[in-house]
Amino acid sequence: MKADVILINIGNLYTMDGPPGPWRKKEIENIAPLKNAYVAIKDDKIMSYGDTPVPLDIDFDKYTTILDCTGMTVVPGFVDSHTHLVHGGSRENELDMKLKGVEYLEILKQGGGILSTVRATKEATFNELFDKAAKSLQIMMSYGTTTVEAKSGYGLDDFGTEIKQLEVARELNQRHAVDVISTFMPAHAVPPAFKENPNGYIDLMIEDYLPKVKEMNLAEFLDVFCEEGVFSVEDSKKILLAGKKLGYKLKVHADEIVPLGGAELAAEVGAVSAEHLLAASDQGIEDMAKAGVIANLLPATSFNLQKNIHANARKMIEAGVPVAISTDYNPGSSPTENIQLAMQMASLSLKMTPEEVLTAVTINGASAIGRQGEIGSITPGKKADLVCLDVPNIQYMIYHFGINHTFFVVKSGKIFSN
Ligand code: IZC
Ligand code: ZN
Repeated sequence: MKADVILINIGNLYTMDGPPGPWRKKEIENIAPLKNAYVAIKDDKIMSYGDTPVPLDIDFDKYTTILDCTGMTVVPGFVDSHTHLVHGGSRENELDMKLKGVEYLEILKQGGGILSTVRATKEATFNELFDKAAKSLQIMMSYGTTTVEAKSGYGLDDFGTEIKQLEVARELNQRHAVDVISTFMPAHAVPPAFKENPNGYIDLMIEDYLPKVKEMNLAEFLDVFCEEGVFSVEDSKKILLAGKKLGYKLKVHADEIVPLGGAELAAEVGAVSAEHLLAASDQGIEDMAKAGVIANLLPATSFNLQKNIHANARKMIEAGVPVAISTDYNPGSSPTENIQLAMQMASLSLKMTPEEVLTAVTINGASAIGRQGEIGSITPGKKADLVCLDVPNIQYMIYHFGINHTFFVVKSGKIFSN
């Protein structure tokens, strides 16, 4: 069969081809790069990989693009499985307060934080939101991200704005090379109009919003911000179980700041992933391991919150919890699209090995959005999503931090160079 694109002479090829995701310690221990390797691509799919020279049964002609990757490292396209991609405005005006020690939840309590982005998102037109998010996708892709999860949650009880965010995400998925997977998150904050009656908002979401968004087929996942002063464990459970009944797959912002029992809840409701987990209890970690919930850790957010506390990735990995890493790109607690930085922080702050980090942004990131059968590894038949990094090995990629190591990206078989 004739290939459309062939990468040859790859110094280190990490295919992550192997058992179905998500991966735990045992699978990660078996990761070993292929040396002097090739990857052949046909249309938008991986055709084969192996040692260079390319085997004789793979044909190529003058129409085949041949990319020499001598001295480079090739890995699957990164999956950023937790972002708040579509939003209006920015929150640099909160920096001064943050530097003076005013806490994230205190800013929210005063009507800022998420609520300030809710106002900016409401004011923005569809096209303004589209252009801003498209620019972010462009930046994400330049760092090697080929699939992104995107949450709503900046409309709240202004349901039209929630829909607007989800429709922007859907159009980005159709028009931009990067794939966008949508999560509905009206339970991101209690809207000011329901401050005295949060149960009224919960009922409104359950009875009206959740069924409507499902019917419009605008989101695959449902997420809740389970946090002190936002939604309690009990409230979150009610919302998540109502969503589960309607066919949503579940995610939970759990134990980010206060140890409420969000990790336990994620296990109890059968969530695909639990996010943040800085304050997760030992019981919560054990429950997640048993239930197979993926821990989606967001070290750039921990850095931005300036509290010098981190999710206990080592304990989770040792307990058998599969770990994913994401940017959490959002205007409040993680204004960065740079997944390589999140990877470096996962290693340097959470003490994850480069192999664990690579797993976390490839096969486990794909698993966190239910796409482990299509992306997350360089496997014949899967989407041809990969990144060629201008580094001799993945250890170097972590070590030389804060810069962009991407040489080129292949997304659905198309080549994008930086
Ligand atoms: O806009 O602050 N943590 N939600 C929960 C966020 C961060 C996004 C934001
Ligand atoms: Zn988040």
